[in-house]
Amino acid sequence: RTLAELDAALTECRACPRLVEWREQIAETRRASFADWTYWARPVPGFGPPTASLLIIGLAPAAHGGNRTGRMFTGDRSGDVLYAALHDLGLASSPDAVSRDDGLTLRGVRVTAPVHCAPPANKPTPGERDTCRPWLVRELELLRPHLRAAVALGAFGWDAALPAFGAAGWALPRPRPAFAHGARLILPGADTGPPLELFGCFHVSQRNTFTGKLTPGMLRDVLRTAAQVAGL
Ligand code: DU
Ligand code: SF4
Repeated sequence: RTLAELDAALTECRACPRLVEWREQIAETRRASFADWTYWARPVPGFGPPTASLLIIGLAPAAHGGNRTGRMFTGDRSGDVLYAALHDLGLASSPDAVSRDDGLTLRGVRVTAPVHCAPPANKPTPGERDTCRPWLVRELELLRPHLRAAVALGAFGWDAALPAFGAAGWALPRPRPAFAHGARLILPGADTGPPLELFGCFHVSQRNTFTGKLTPGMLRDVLRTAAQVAGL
């Protein structure tokens, strides 16, 4: 199955009852400023080419961001910060991610999340995280031939991604290293496959960017190094 086919199948998933209800409820109540929008209100697939050598792993779609627009990090403040940094580094065609048909393209980068539906309070349960993991594993398996680096945004992304990399064929160190901003972890490839380097970076959420815990410069530094490792 191709990545496009995986993405299409994902958008039909209804495996998490609480998230199915929530993603649709957000669309009904919506937000006054988005009154004219037809909310996506479905699982949000990863965004970026199937030949990406760098993968960025977030947490889950935002209620009025990805859950509204149908594209990862599109239409929310977190995405404003992320795509601005990618554009600075020449990895995104524009700093502005507005809608699915805004023409934005990524070069060598794909953006995804370990949970594909918007969760209440941006907090998926461990059960929802585990239920969604097979989607990330399949995405990693399809990206594996080209993938050389990944950036986990926040501890949730890091902790959710590690077992997915293990299931998709990379070797995991024991004990499992903890998330830290600036963490770097080389995952040897299974068999003769090439290794992948995983980078930790504080999440681009407003809670981190408004308080200065994550500055644009810090984000750019991690992404620049990861892009170099990925040959971009
Ligand atoms: O029917 P299909 O084309 O295979 O698409 C359904 C897709 O959903 C299948 O690949 C398994 C996947 N899936 C999943 O990854 N996690 C779940 O909890 C439920 C279904
Ligand atoms: Fe399906 Fe993942 Fe959404 Fe759960 S979070 S309903 S597994 S796409």
